[in-house]
Amino acid sequence: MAAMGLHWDIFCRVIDNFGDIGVCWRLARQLSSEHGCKVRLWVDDMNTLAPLCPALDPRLAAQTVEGVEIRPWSEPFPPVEPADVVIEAFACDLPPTYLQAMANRSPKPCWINLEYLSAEAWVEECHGLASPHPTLPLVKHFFFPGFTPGTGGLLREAGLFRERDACAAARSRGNALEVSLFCYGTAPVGEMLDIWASGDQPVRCHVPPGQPLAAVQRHLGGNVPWHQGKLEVVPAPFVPQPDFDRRLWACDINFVRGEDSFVRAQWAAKPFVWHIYPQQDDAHIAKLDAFLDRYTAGLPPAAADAAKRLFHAWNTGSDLAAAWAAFAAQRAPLERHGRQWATALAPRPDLAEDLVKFCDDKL
Ligand code: TRH
Repeated sequence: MAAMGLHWDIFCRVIDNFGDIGVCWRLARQLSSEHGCKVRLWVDDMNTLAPLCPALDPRLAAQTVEGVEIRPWSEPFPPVEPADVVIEAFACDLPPTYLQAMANRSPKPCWINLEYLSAEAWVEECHGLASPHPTLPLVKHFFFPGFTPGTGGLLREAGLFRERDACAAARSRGNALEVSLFCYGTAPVGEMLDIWASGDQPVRCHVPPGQPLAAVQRHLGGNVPWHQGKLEVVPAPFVPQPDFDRRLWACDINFVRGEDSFVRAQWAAKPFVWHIYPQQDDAHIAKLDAFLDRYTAGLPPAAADAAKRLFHAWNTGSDLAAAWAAFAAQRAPLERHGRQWATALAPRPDLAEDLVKFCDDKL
């Protein structure tokens, strides 16, 4: 059975921030617009989706936006017919009544647990594994996006690079270094601002609301616009995902975080710095290093060291001034590499395409 055109249910629980729903919303739109799937997105926190999707009315029990049916995931869960494909995002635990309805359905849905992105080697062993339900006649498959052919694809819309390159060609450049700053409140933002303020090159830093802007406000205080030495800080509104992409394309260096913006920075093909989502016992540092090992493999040693040093400094808070100086000095090779990296990943199937193919084989 062709998974294209089938009915898909995507379940998303917002743990915190925007990444869980950011990934689900992007995937839902792409499955609908590029693969002709009928997508229903269930989300337990409509208010977190609202900034990503300004057309949303969080009070409605059902609405269709950009071809996707959006439903609040409320309790008790409404009695609905399960879809042909069920995506459980990030092990969010499906509603028990829906799970039972899946078991009663014939044929059984293709059930996917969409996992977090990781560059770690173990992901290849787990990607695609089947896990039979302990009591119900259902099988769940684990789907791990990653960076190698043995893993699932990354979210990337058709025509994205063409649009990016057209924007870049139309961009007018001033002499300031344009930086976008999207990070958690724990990043050494104040120190970074001071380094830019006292540097040689003018820096214009674009900061979205939430944790990044709060960190800037804590450090600089007062009212916008902020000018300090060579630094200008510009508050940037929270915009829908396609506009966020354009912001990254328009900047010279992008500070990103979590999962979805981390991927978008790679597609922007510019030097970038990743504030990784912190995990217990520093598990995120292994994940950070696994990515850095892959990402820097094709770089000359000085540029590879500079990238590793700044990613670590940004995530640990130590060595920031020297790490920034090294990174800034290696901007040209890092910029060339950003483009090569994006171009090298692009021939792989993207996540939506990969999921459609995977489910096609299972149904
Ligand atoms: O917001 P994040 O930190 O999200 C997450 C969650 O914390 C999650 O629990 C965690 O597990 C995961 O990270 C790893 O970062 P992320 O993933 O980059 O998501 C941000 C989303 O917000 C992304 O889809 C881009 C979007 N965005 C916009 O669309 N417009 C904007 O103006 C901005 C600043 C972001």
